[in-house]
Amino acid sequence: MQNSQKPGAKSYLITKTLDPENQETPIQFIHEDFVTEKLFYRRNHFSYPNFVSSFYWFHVDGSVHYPRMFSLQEIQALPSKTVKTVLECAGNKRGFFKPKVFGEQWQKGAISQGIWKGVPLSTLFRYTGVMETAREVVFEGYDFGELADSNQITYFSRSLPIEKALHPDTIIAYEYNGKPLPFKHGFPLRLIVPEWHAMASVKWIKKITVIDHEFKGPFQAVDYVYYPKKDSDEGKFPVTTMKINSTIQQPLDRQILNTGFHTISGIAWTGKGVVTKIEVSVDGGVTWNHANLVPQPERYAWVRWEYKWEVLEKGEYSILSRAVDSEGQEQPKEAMWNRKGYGFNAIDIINLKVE
Ligand SMILES: Nc1nc2c(c(=O)[nH]1)N[C@H]1C(S)=C(S)[C@@H](COP(=O)(O)O)O[C@H]1N2
Ligand SMILES: [Mo]
Repeated sequence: MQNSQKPGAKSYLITKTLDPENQETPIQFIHEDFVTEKLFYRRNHFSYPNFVSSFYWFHVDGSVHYPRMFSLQEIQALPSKTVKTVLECAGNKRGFFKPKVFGEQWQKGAISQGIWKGVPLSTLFRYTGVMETAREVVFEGYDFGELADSNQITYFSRSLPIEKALHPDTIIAYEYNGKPLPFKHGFPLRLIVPEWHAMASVKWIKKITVIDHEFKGPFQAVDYVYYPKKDSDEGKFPVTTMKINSTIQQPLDRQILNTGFHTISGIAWTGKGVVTKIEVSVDGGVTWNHANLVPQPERYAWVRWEYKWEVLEKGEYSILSRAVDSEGQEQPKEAMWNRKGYGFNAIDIINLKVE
């Protein structure tokens, strides 16, 4: 199995680190709903795992009536479900927080989307049963390493509340855009959790454990937690659903344009509900105009939008985009600052010069 990029292989990503591999999507080049593997962002906490995929199987145990193993072949033989969804890293846009925070300085490209095919987790639980005492489901990946602040070996693992785990659109995926999952994105099996930030979508599933208490692993109880205060943990709460957000893809920040007609285009997405409105300002937020949505918004997916702008006067311009969703959430002027830099969703802004 190939588990690292060949030297010299063409990459179109923006590199942050190579081992663990963290690279972002050049989001300005994404003009379709299905991001190809070459352009899909990569976010890893550890080196890529090593295992023999031909003997692949995983355990489901814990608070279930009939603990058992599933092989990849068994999973693929069960009734399948496809989900078109965004995966957005909780740290997407972290680099824009002011004051700055520590952690990967993601710009706007820790987000991608495509079609995932797999089996609802709830289907597996029909085989194992779930005890009444069940509270959460823990997913452990094959990747592991030492955490920065201890020398203990830890596997990447995360939990979901039982209700979210049993949601019919929470799936164990084995295909992406009609092909087997790429290794770097979790082959042979990864969890896909629509609406939630992508840390929940555990790759390279090794085991699934139903528990009757709260999971306190480091990627659950220490990381992926909003800490609103710089110097204390007061007011902390877990990162779960994505927030209403939008990104201007074209033109580029600091681009120089001629007078005349230009198309301002981008994407907008949310966790709960659907995006209902995107507005664009070409005068630094004084006046706002409706952007066209292409195509119509769907649950779980991003919507592309555009605004035709005619500019006659030379000068400098601030262009803003602001999205609203069906839950009444609207992008704020300023993102909620938090110590680990999650969930940046302030109104997007670029600056242009017209000559
Ligand atoms: N096993 C495992 N699953 C994981 C991670 C990881 O490091 N190991 N990273 C998570 C995070 S934080 C994100 S944003 C997404 C990234 O998925 P991708 O690399 O397929 O884009 O995977 C999630 N699932
Ligand atoms: Mo992430």
